[in-house]
Amino acid sequence: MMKLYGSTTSPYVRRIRMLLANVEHEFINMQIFAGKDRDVLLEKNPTLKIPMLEDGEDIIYDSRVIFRYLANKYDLPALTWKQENLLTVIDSINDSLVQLLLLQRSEIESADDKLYFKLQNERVAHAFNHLNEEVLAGEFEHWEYPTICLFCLVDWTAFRQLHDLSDYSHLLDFAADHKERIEASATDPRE
Ligand SMILES: N[C@@H](CCC(=O)N[C@@H](CS)C(=O)NCC(=O)O)C(=O)O
Repeated sequence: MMKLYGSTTSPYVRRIRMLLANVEHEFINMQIFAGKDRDVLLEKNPTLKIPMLEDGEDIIYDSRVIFRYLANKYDLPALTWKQENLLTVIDSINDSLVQLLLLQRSEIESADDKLYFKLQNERVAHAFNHLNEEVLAGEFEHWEYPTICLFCLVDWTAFRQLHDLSDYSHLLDFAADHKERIEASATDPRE
């Protein structure tokens, strides 16, 4: 059986869990920063990041590549270039917020006048604004992979309180519309 390595809080892992909602697989919930779970990562995955998918002999790293692997295996529609770009925008926010969270956990204080923080905060605000407009334009109307990824990002940002989302009403409505889905509640990081 396929094994998905991850954690219950990672937005990158959650998107794959939601994609696999109707596919039999084993979910391995890890504590990746220390101990025996880190040893598993050290042994199997040089990026030391989650998600990671193991399917027989194949070990696939990175949610984007995992999606391509699963799309190929289960004959899911390929993403359009527009969807690839939307995913890049979603991932750019996700990456910046993961870095800001790791800095917080390292007790490095955020300083708006420091270049590193300025760049991340500007990207996050600008890219969220873009996604807010794209929701309004109907780009996330269908429940498909980029929609799942956007839902995971918005819900995780709210859960971790990483960015004030109150300016992005379409994103908030979008997240509220999907919150009750069975795959959303089954993977809620708050549980
Ligand atoms: N591009 C990767 C990003 C994955 C990622 O950043 N995962 C985080 C958890 S949310 C992680 O494993 N971080 C560990 C680290 O940065 O050391 C993907 O799409 O899978």
